[in-house]
Amino acid sequence: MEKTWRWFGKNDKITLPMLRQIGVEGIVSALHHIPNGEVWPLEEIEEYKNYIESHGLRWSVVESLPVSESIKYGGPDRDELIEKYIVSLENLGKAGVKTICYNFMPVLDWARTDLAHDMGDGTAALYFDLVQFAYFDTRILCREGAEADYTAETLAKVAELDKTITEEEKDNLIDSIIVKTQGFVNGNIKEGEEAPVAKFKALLKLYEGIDRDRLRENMKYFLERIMPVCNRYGINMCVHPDDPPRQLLGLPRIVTGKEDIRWILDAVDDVHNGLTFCAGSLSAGMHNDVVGLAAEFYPRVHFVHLRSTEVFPNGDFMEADHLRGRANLIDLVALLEEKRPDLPMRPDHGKLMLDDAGKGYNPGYSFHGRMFALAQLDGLMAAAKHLK
Ligand code: DNO
Repeated sequence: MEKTWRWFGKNDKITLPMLRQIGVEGIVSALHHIPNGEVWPLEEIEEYKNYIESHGLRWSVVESLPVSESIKYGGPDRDELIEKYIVSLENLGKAGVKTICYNFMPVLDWARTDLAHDMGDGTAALYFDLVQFAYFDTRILCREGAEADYTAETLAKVAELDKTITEEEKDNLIDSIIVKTQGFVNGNIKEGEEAPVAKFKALLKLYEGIDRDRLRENMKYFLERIMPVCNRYGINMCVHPDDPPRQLLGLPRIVTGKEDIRWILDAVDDVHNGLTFCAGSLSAGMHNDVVGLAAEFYPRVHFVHLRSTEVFPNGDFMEADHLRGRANLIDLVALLEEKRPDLPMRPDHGKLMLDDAGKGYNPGYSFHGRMFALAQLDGLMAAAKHLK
């Protein structure tokens, strides 16, 4: 597979010459400065692409061309926004950038409660703590009916936590769940937002009355409208699975596992309607057999995120070492190297290690941690090719 790396643009402290040195071949990036819903102009796409190529690399994948909330919940301006999305796709197609990652998660992209969970050996990893998350949902957001989504045991722990949690800890929790993990992915809430919780609640309101069926209809509507431009330019759309793959905060999520993926691929049965195979996200659902999913869906996969998780009986999960955990990347890489050696893959997330901490990297996107993971994955790919 092609070794790619998520790069956040010219202001990223991790530079393209650094990436050349560690064996990266392709870049995964986006025009991050363009607000969600605006057209990506052809000249800017070309300029960015040329910049990447001038460093001996290629722009392999767009991650992401974000889908506006209104397209997801079916707001009155969705057709207008879809038109703009189509123009951006057309411009990307003209420039020859043809693999587009996006997601269809309402409001919240990915969810974690702790961005630097101490691993006890000097490194830190991303962590999702169910009690902390339930605390945010029931005591900070105070979402109506939220209690029904948690067990009595979890709610009892939330009540315990309420006795000791400090204001600073509450702020950190808000920052982790709805600010730091969201802003850099062209999310709804940017760093520095004054009242993130109020803004977030207003966003949740947009989805009142939108259940899984409605969200599926809206996704199908979107895909049907963009398929002609994808066919014209050979653009591969690849939806990112929900992270974690389960319902959260009363919002519907529709890319959680086998049945959901099958539904999406069949709803618009076109090879350009495909999947980002994010092993890590899928592995965080105990219902998912990651290698089994790859064996079933590989013909419609256009992009691969390699990462793994450890899932605990209490509902917590943690990002695991890339060679361990329930994603089983050893078998997964062997399978993909056999069936789809043409795919771009990137190491997804990495621990904070060595001097990564304090560098201001986006959560999950450390330098040494990801470089370490890339080396592990490179080893797996080399071994898989050798044994073929
Ligand atoms: C987090 C990422 C996601 C992903 C988007 C794709 O680290 O995996 O934010 O980029 O969901 O649209």
